[in-house]
Amino acid sequence: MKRILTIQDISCVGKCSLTVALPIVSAAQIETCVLPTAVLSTHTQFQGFTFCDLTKEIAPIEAHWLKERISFDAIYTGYLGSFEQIDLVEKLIDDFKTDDNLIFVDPVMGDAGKLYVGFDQAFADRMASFCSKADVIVPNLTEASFMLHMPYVETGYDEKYIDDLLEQLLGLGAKVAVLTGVSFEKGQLGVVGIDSRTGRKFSYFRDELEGRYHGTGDVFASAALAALIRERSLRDAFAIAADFVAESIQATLDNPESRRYGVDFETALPSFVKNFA
Ligand code: PXL
Repeated sequence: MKRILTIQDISCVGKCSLTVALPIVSAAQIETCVLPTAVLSTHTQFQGFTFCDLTKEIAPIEAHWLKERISFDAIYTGYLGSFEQIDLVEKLIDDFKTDDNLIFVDPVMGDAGKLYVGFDQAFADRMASFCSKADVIVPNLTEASFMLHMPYVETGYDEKYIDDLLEQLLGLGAKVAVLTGVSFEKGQLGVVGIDSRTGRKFSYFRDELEGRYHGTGDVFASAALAALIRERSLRDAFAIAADFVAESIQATLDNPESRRYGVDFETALPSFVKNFA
């Protein structure tokens, strides 16, 4: 069985980060090790959340794993809360990188043109330099815009604009860049990616579903990472992830709390796992 490590926070309520990565990656029959970077009472879109920073645990946990000669087929990072955490995770990646394992970075920082609470342009710049460690990066348009110092364009852009963003994202040093939440025509939403090793582009679009839901980026990244580790091609892995997110949203449409609480990806897990039967 493949073994991956995911490094992100655990938000106790509000399905995102570790509470979605763990069930989704495990459901694809992959051992899912975790390095929680912080414990929050909820994710940061709620008011008054608690935040227990676990930064000081990272180095001793890593030292123990090195001593035990533990290895990972992938390291998947999501929400990281501080510059210091990025420094430590960068070191961990250097120590656990092999010729074969996959470094998958979701530079979680914002959505809909805005950074999440607690992040600023300097943090986006640090995240951009962190992306040089990655084999695959999966920013949304907001995160890409901040990392590249480009104005956020919500709609009305063309393929050339996205190609240009992808080229600039590769310039950060990742081997594969995938932009999520791309829409060239009203009613269609999808992903466009580029593999610098072949120069090949890939994309996958679906009919857009109503509304914005919290945590879908984490559901998407977890499913894509799982499919890549289960040896699906880039295009197939991202299509599987997009279908899974769409089915999760479908399952949530009549749940009025979901915008904050996250999508009911649990309902969509049975068809997701069929991809790996
Ligand atoms: O879904 C991304 C995410 C992860 N972790 C925390 C968050 C968010 C988005 O708001 O607040 C703590």
